[in-house]
Amino acid sequence: MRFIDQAEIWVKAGKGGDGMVAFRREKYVPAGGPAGGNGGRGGSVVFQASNHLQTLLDFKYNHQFTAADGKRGGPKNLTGASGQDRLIEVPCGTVVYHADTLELLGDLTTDGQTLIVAQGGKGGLGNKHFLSNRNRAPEHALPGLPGEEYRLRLELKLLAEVGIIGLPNAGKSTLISVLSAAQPKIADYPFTTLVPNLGVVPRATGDGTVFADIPGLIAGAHAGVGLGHDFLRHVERTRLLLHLIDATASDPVQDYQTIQQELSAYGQDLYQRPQLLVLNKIDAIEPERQSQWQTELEHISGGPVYLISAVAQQGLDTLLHRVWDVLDHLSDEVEPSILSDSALSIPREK
Ligand SMILES: Nc1nc2c(ncn2[C@@H]2O[C@H](COP(=O)(O)OP(=O)(O)OP(=O)(O)O)[C@@H](O)[C@H]2O)c(=O)[nH]1
Ligand SMILES: [Mg+2]
Repeated sequence: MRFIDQAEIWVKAGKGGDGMVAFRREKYVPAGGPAGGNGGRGGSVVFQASNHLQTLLDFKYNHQFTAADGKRGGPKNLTGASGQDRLIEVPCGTVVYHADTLELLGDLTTDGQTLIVAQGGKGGLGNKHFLSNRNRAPEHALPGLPGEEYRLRLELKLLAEVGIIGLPNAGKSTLISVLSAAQPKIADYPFTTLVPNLGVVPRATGDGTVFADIPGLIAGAHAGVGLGHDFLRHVERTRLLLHLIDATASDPVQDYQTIQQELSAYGQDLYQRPQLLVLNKIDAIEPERQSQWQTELEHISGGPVYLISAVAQQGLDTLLHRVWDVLDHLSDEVEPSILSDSALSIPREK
């Protein structure tokens, strides 16, 4: 399934029902007063966050949503029925903007949370509201107000806990393909991955953790070069980064620094996000080279470097063990952005 993380939709709330002009016509009551009821409120369009949805894919096929109009007021002071709200489920993590102004409307983060995205119109007042000493028999009522109508832009930042980042061709897709059931495209040219691939990596405890294979970053990504900018956005909500480095590259240390600079330039505390450094493709280099790069990378990063081969499935158990360990020590209740400041001891293991 192709992962879609942006969508544009059109929503229109219901119009309020019109107020009614009516008079009491009762036996034995001459010249009964005004008795036209108010119109009912128009239905609103409401988003509700749901854990059951993972993508915005539904909105690719269905992008117009309307709520019902309110009913007209009735005689005998009867208020018209309200229009029914239109409830639309969106995945947790959906951020909603007005498409035209890019004004932020809201952020749906927790299961069940709701957000009114288009307010239904108020019902019009019936003629009984216009009764006064000067006008004992008002002949007018107000029409219902139109419902709000907007084009909305939805964005879903991936809620993956672990983001696999690195230069193009580092082997990120290969790694997620051996750790999870995901089957992303893998090829020996850069920018094979154009949208993030999600994979659930099983744990011994029976549950799993969502990893995201993020498209390759290159120098300047933070300023929009390559595919990077869009995809750094996805990384923002991950709790742990696996920074993958290609051991067969001419200068893995330089590669490491390129990515670190991008993270730092992007801001949002990505640079301080807990990160494990992983040297991939060790099957393709001599053991002496492996230890040389390991030493140099450990020196410059100040933390351990995990040696793996995604293709030969070497070193993966040790790496995963460490991943679970770090995740288990990060509090669930703390947002990653807040966490990264206070948990500086975790990012770079001493
Ligand atoms: N020898 C060796 N080759 C590997 C290993 N892991 C990946 N590769 C190869 O490296 C190339 C790139 O792998 P991908 O998994 O597509 O790399 P990527 O980081 O996802 O690349 P982009 O999506 O372009 O950013 C492919 O030819 C893989 O077969 C490994 O552990 N050892
Ligand atoms: Mg890839």
